[in-house]
Amino acid sequence: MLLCSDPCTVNSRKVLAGLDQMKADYKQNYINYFTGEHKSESFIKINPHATVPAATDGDLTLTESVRSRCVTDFVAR
Ligand SMILES: N[C@@H](CCC(=O)N[C@@H](CS)C(=O)NCC(=O)O)C(=O)O
Repeated sequence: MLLCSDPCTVNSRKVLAGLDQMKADYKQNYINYFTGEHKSESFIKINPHATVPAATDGDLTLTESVRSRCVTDFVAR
């Protein structure tokens, strides 16, 4: 998995902390939030929402740092 993030942002930190906890194997692609790299043409191709973090794994792209459907996730367990 490739994680595109800038550790200065809270949503990136959430993911980085979670991956660290899980001792996940991933590569880091630093996206400079303060220079607006998350709005660059190359990054928009990865995440059209122009937000960090975003992660790619093969054809899969993930652009949410937290679960947006916590209740349904809980019920589905
Ligand atoms: N729903 C996304 C939101 C991510 C998000 O908003 N990230 C902020 C940084 S913490 C961002 O990239 N904002 C874009 C901007 O400020 O232009 C998530 O939970 O990961």
